[in-house]
Amino acid sequence: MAIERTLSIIKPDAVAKNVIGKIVSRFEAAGLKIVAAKLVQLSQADAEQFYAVHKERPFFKDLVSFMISGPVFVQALEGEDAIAKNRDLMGATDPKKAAPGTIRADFADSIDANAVHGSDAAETAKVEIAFFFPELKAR
Ligand code: IDP
Repeated sequence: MAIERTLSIIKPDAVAKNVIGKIVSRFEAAGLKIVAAKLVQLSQADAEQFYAVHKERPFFKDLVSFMISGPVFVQALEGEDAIAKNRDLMGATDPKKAAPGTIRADFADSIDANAVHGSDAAETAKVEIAFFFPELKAR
């Protein structure tokens, strides 16, 4: 297994619920290290750019509105198999389908307000980390 980096976003619903620490402790318990982190308020342009791959999807407008509805906590996580490990910890996109004990099963309310984002592949992880942390040296 390779040491990888992935981008995690704790979305506005989870930040508003005051569960940043509870979610971060799951990453730490799974052996993922935080190599960069910040609390940010995204602009509409930021959210549109970040989710540009979804711009033709019917939920795009709602997704952008939701992502700018409050601050988000963004982290670059590093560890063995970090991308898949983070996706496992997150659970399925729809919290109703997320396995028990996953972040979305425990903290998400709906498919749109679903608590967390995680990069889905090595290429997207690279682009997403550079989007938020351009100063972070690539590894
Ligand atoms: P992921 O976040 O599990 O990788 P994606 O399919 O990449 O899921 O979708 C990105 C985000 O768009 C989801 O996390 C969710 O917030 C939102 N989303 C996806 N599908 C729907 C939908 O059918 N209705 C509303 N929002 C959706």
